[in-house]
Amino acid sequence: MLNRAGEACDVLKKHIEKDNIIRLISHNDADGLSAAGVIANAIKEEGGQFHTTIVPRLKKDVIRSLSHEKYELYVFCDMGSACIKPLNSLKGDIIVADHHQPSKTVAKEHISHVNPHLFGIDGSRDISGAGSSYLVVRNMDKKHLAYMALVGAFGDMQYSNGFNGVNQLILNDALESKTLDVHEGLKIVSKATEPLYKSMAYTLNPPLPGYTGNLEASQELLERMGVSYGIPFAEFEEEEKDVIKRELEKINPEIFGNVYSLPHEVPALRDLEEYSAILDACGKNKEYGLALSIVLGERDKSLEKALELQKTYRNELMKGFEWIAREGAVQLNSIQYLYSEDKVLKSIMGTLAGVGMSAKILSDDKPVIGLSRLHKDIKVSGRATRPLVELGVDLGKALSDASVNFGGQGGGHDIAAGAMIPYEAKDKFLHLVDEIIEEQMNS
Ligand SMILES: [Mn+2]
Repeated sequence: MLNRAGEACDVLKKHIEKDNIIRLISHNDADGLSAAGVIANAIKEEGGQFHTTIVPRLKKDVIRSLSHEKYELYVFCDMGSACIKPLNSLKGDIIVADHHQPSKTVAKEHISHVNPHLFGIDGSRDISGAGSSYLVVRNMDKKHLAYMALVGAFGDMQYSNGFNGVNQLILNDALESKTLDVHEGLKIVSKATEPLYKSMAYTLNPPLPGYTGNLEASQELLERMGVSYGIPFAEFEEEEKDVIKRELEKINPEIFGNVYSLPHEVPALRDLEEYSAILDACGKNKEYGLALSIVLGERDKSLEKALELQKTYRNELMKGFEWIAREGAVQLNSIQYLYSEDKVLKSIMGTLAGVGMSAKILSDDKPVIGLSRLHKDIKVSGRATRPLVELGVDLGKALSDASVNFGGQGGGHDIAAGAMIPYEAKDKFLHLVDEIIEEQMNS
């Protein structure tokens, strides 16, 4: 994979040297935005020029409109591997730096296809789209950008008690470049900026079952412990910090562990995971320009606005968690599902499904399928757990196979996937997914 990335690097360098404007297309989640950040920073540092577009999915019409643009080099980040066939007929050089399941079509000569799956590496856990993108620029002496690949890995939930596989190599690069620091600490969010009870409720990963997504319960626990809930964790005395730490460790031992931080960064972006959460909030609000200016280093107005978005997003999440705690999920044999026609919930359904299980608001013995109605279609977000994947669950395959049956489309990773289906197909689709998952677990 490193060799393939090295070849892609040579292609990129060639076009920077020729002063071609490089066409960058990336995904709208935290991983895709970090991936765009890695490539864009590298091009900028080398004195090159780029033009970036962020899209939620690489649809055929996106590729069609790119084919009218006549750039000499297209770079697709965190997407593209599933679209090798249409990309084969796009003119110009192409770099695909992705980690999603690739299509069976073999890439033609003009495409440098950097994807872990092509080399037998696990793309759902061992490397992100930002990671694949980082490998492309790594040979240009860009170890100081490695941390951004880890921001992407956090965004795609690839951190679990440490980084694995290629992410480990990327971590070593980041440490070597001294842009990243690892130390032990409490892994709750906004430790210096939010009152402790909010930090607890807003902490999604690692989850604090009973408290993640529940402001009231978090406040009550701190009151019972006799500590003031209204001040940020960073402002407590050392002794009180120890008491809090011990109490939270009882809820989830993983809440104390390695914290990855950027010592030279402003406080709001100092923690890698929060950096990722802020990009995610920008992406979910379609504020792609904002996200790009943050990854490119703008720290004034953009960051302020991004923090506002994060605040709104967290409020929405709290409402969403209240909703799933109150209503629960509808149980089928091998899956459970959430359905909503609410405008706000549709953008957070994937997070509600995933964190709902990990924070034990929902049971975690079956994958959760979140369904949001968008006019005539339904947006589907599926989430599983590592143990379910080990039992055979592959949501990417299940959602892809089930959605094509009803004229929709879908795909993704074994543990997290999505699809779009016509509204009328809802019930039949759910039953088909239920059957497929049952089969996966029995075979
Ligand atoms: Mn990704």
